[in-house]
Amino acid sequence: MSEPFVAPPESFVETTIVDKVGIITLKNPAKRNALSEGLLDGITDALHAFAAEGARVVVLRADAGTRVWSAGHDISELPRGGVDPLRYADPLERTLREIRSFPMPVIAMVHGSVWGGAFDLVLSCDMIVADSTATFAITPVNLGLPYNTTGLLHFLGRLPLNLIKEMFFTASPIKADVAMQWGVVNHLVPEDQLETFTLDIAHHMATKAPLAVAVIKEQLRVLTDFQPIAAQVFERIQDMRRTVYESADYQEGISAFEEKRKPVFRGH
Ligand code: YXS
Repeated sequence: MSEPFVAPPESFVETTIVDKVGIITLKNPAKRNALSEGLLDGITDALHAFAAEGARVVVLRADAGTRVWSAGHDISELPRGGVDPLRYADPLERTLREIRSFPMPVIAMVHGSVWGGAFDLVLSCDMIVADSTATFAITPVNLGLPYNTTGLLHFLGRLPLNLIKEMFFTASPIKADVAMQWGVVNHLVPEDQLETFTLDIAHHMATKAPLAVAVIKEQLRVLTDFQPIAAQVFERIQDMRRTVYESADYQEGISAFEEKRKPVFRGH
């Protein structure tokens, strides 16, 4: 039986570099820029190429006019059968770490809707510039999936606990004006100014001392990522998460998406 065709990573993203600003455009509209391993490797490969070409700032965007910036983790690639769906080695987690430790600012430029793990992706960028079409939703409860502790820390590093709980427990998209009010985005600009506004900031940052920018970014990462947790507490949390991803509800969440129907969760 022939192997299913998997397009090379570079075909899911488009890259350009202008005056030390690298631009990565997500380009898989057929799957609403779902964060597949191929697309995520495309982002990582582009970051490494930009570093080699002397870029100073990176902008991560979707195609102009795209209704969906990214539909989040590629659900068809989420592991089942008792495997942690957001394990350390997951392609999305790898890319989040890559962006958070990348030695230059990465700016998320958002037009359209951002779902699930793509919300974690834009939060892992150094800042977000959005237009009025942007919405943001974090959706593990739609699948019965136990979000990972590192991912929750990404949210805790940015937002008050009550807002995080509302977003995780409702899985409802928040609109651009609310995202601005809650501090999710740095700037909310008119649709026709999004690209100019974002690139102006990027080009301005690119004139600053890159070594100082890189070390300040890394200092801020280690200071915010460092959250001591007792081994026993971590093991208890992992046990709780395993109960969730081994549950019939998680299987139901995935099946319901694949069958294009609403899930029926029974609490086991
Ligand atoms: O039916 P075809 O083959 O054309 O494929 C459809 C969808 O199945 C596919 N697609 C996806 N495939 C894999 N993973 C996804 N996340 C995903 N989203 C979409 O793309 C084709 C077009 O989708 P369709 O017809 O639904 O497009 P639409 O324009 O009507 O609706 C766009 C969306 C984004 C509103 C809709 O596709 C949607 O609700 N997608 C799922 C969004 C979501 O729940 N994402 C969370 C993924 S899980 C995740 O990120 C984390 C692990 S967590 O769960 O913790 O948040």
